[in-house]
Amino acid sequence: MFGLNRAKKTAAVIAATAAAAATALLSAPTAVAAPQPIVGGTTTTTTTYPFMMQITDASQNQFCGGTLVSATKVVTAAHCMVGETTSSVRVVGGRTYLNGTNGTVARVSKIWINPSYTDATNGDDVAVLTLSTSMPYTTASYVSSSQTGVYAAGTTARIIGWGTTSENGSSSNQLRTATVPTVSDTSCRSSYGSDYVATDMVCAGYTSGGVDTCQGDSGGPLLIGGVLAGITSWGEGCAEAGYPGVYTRLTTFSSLVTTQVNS
Ligand code: 4AZ
Repeated sequence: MFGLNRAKKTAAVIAATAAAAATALLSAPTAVAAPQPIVGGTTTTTTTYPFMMQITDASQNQFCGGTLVSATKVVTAAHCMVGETTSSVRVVGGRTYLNGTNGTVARVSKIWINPSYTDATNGDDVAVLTLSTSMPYTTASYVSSSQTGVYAAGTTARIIGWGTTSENGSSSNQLRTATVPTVSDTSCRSSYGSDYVATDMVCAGYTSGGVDTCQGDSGGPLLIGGVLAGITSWGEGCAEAGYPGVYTRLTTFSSLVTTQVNS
């Protein structure tokens, strides 16, 4: 129950986190919000979000999201790429539905995983894919390292993905989106204890839960003011009261990403 969720690693019980989680639960107004149907969002399309990429296996089965930041560069989560090779993954653009066959499929010529990455709960959860062929879609811009003010608590952020619509539920065939407020470092630390690394992460979600990213949304964008500011990374379950989603704080990694985008 107290497993931290990130793609391909389920129910990893970490004692320190469980303790922090129990503490947060005790102080929450209601114990646990019922998991809602991205959880609590609405359907959308890749026409609306043309930079929204599916990261798939070689059979085009989606397992993570990514954001197109140039014609041949996709920002995603490091934890999505662990164990993957340039042969094992594809990037699919312009495909709103998981069961679609439309859009553009690109092979990957390089996978850059932040060399400091070890585990999502330690931070550094960023990767950049180089595509073998260009994507004919509008790209997203991403935050520069100086734009640290974008994460001010309560700022509206947009999450997008094909992930499960409830904790332990099924993925959404159609792309979904929702908005969630950013959460202060102090509050997120109260939820997650030392697993929350404020320099590398930012939390977003409602105190009462109900709206969140979930399994399969990892690697996808957290947009603030329409600009890529975070990467879906991890969280305690999905949409639970007192446990906001945790996103990679992209300002911290912006220069590293730019080096890759320009390489
Ligand atoms: C996942 O497993 C995952 N509620 C992504 C986001 C969150 C939890 C799990 C945040 O990909």
